Amino acid sequence: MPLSLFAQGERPNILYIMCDDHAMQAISAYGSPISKLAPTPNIDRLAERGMKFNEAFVENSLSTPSRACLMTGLYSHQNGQRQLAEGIDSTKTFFSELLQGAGYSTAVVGKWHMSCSPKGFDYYHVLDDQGQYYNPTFASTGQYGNFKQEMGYATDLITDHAIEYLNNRDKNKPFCLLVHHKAPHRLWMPNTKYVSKYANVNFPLPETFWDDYETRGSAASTQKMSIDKYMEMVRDLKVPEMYDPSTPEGRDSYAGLMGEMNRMTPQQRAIIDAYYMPRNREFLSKNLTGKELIEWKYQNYIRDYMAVIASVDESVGRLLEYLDKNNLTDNTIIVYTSDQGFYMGEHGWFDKRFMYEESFHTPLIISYPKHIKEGSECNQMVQNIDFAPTFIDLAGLQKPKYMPGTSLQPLFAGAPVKKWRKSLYYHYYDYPTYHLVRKHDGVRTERYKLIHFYGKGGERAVVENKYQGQPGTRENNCFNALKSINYFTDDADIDYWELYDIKSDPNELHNIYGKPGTQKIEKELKKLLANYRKNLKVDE
Ligand code: SGN
Ligand code: CA
Repeated sequence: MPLSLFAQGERPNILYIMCDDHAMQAISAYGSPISKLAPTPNIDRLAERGMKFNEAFVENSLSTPSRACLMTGLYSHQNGQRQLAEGIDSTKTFFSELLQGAGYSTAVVGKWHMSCSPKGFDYYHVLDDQGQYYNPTFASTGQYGNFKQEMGYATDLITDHAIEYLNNRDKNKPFCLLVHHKAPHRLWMPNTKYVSKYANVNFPLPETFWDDYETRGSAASTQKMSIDKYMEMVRDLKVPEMYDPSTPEGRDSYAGLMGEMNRMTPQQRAIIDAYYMPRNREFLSKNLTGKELIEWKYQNYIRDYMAVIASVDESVGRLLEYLDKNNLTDNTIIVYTSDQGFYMGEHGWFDKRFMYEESFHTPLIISYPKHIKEGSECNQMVQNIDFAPTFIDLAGLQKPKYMPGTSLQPLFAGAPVKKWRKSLYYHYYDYPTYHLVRKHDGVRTERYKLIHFYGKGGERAVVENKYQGQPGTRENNCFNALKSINYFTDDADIDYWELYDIKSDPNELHNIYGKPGTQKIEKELKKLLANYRKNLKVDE
């Protein structure tokens, strides 16, 4: 038996579609109550053609760390990109370089979000940093840094450029195309044609919406990602009528909204205003408070988020159609995923970062007619460290020994693979910055999850010192912006554990760490975590 199905010179095309912050709860193939009211027929079609991974995870639930992990096949502490604004160690080899060297035509289109220019690509057409929804700026091959505005909606433009590349590529080579959407990142700004799509839909509240964080340690309460307190009325919910120019927070929120609105053409703006203005008038006339106000925020957050997803789903449909029409479907592996999961009101939150299920998980659907049975599912644990090894395997190359992940190929047959990992390591470092989620690492097995939250009080001062000498850098700008809106609270030393039995408590409401009867599993999981840390040389 050859080691890999792919080692026989099969070398299929690779189409990798990655969204930004696309929660599993927002894909109807995964069957959540929200997605039933806002289905994603094209992404579902991909799942019908291929395999749906129910247990796919990231190693650090944040954009740039996930992208650095994708490109290098390395954990954050190995590739340098631990925090959002920290730069990747660009001396590391990117899998795109290996594929290019092996005769693939390589391309990336959309959100790049790395501190270095795209490496190992024959073609790129990428957004500036986080990118914008309306009439965004892109830099093209060989001109990274030279961003030029294009007219249209980001998701549509990214799809157009992906198709342009497919048309113009060197057809003598297999291709590897990465389509990285900006959508559905905050501030969830829908395209004109979908802005009112869910105006009259009332989405069910998640079971944990009113979580009071009892039994959890302090991090679950000190975060700044609750819909109630931190989802901004002006920027996030698009109610500029509530602009408060008297505070830095108010000014920042208004500037954030206008940053996107002022990019629109008068025609685009008229359609967007025609939806939000009457909605806002009605909302303001009701003077909602308390729970009613929080629920209004939730409904309108989900309406916008799902309207943004409508464009993503349409993009997937266009790409599938292109492959079908050009007889490429049979020899192309299509991967659909996100840079991480997202909270859609679970625990009362938006954003991600925590090792809790909704943000640790990421959607993953793979179709490959030659080797993956239609409508199959995988319940074994996979992680984004596995993408680079999979693509390298597809190209018929040997995985470099230093890469910790594993090619997903053995799972494609659909039967449970005996010699597969039984646990995962996770590490989040991005504190103190946006959303103030405390640092933590941990392990997850098929049944349990152990998390260690840690960090010294005064880390704010450490970060301040670190960036003091670097005026003008992204890190410095980001930190100053947060400081100016009084974002930081005094932080305390923390060092505590949480333990969940995910099988009996999938919502992770009951931290059982230290409870009677858990000593044995605690000991086992602590040993597992210590082994990961030792073997991977984790240094904090
Ligand atoms: C921005 C967002 C945050 C978000 C980070 C990281 N604020 O800073 O809400 O957590 O990106 O997101 S915003 O006001 O600029 O939208 S990530 O997807 O890039 O990791
Ligand atoms: Ca993201």
